[in-house]
Amino acid sequence: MADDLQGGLIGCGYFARNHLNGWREVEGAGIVSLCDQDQEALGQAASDFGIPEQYTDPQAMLESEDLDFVDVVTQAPSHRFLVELVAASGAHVICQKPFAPTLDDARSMVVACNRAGVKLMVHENFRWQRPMRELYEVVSSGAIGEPFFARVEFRSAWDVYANQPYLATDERFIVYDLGIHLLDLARFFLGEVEQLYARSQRVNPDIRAEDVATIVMDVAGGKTCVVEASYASKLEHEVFPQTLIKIEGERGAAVLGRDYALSVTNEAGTETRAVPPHTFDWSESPGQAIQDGVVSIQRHWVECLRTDAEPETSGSDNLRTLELVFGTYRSAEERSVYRTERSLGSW
Ligand code: NAD
Ligand code: 89V
Repeated sequence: MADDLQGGLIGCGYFARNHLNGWREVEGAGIVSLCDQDQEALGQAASDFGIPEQYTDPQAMLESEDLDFVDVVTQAPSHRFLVELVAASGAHVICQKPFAPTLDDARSMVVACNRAGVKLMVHENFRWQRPMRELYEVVSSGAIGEPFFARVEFRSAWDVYANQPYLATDERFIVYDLGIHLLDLARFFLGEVEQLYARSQRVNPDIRAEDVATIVMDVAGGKTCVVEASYASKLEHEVFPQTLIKIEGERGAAVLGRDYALSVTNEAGTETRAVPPHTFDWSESPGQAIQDGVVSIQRHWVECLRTDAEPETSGSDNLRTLELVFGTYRSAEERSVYRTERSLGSW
């Protein structure tokens, strides 16, 4: 299509393959140029995805190409520099999670994009998995009444270090890398958090940081949410990368269980149906749900650019998720209750 949005992508490492496969599924947009400071990663992605325009310098890409948007798929320490560079070029920008290593960096990116008049979306894709959307529909339909409790659980012993070795060596691990998705899901399903209390553990002696976290949260409206994240759980059923969720409401309960079984219980009884992720010819087991979320959030982005709408997980929205991540670390370290800026009246 002649009027397709033209995208550039920075960071051609492990996860970018899902983005690039995902962009091929999205109508109305395409990636026309790639950038990576590592020539080998750049060349591999360019040849695998048939994208001829290649740059090792992001500034050179932004100066040479006429891009509508740029997809930043690097690790968090580089996000602020890259997002602000893209914003200054006038292109809209998508930034992978974790949005930033500090809230100051995150706020700075939001301000820079606002000033430049460009959209900023954090690629927070778990809420875009089909099972999550189906569960959201059930809850919003009123079938279980007003929710008062949720448990968001991700417990696994999957070897995530094989594809993402930095997870074993970074100074923060499960809350920053995975808990961030679960905290975003908690906000998606229940609402904004007032305060939280967290515990974290490092069970695997071969990694640097925490691989287990348990977070209890007070959510606005008197709701309670428990978030559990573990990469140390050797269980009967290895369900990676499924997030299991239970939401209880005044009329009943909705449970997203193993193998994407969604059960809804209310005065009419219990109905269970399968809500598996959408799959594509490039989907790989067991990551289908994550790949499904990637395609859907990228479709959402194109829709937002076309209709001038705010992305669900805009930069400013994601500040609230990121605050919960840092609040969790503080709570676990100090064994104290963390009260959010919202509850203190700061926003
Ligand atoms: P990676 O290290 O494999 O790839 C990052 C690439 O970015 C590397 O090739 C590196 O050379 C390049 N790069 C870094 N700084 C650059 C710069 N200034 N200019 C140009 N290129 C630069 O990392 P990854 O595992 O692909 O993870 C990338 C991001 O994706 C991380 O933030 C990670 O948390 C996130 N991630 C998200 C999901 C998900 O959304 N479900 C899953 C996995 C990873
Ligand atoms: O989805 C992610 O962010 C991945 C993983 C599932 C391994 O935590 O990093």
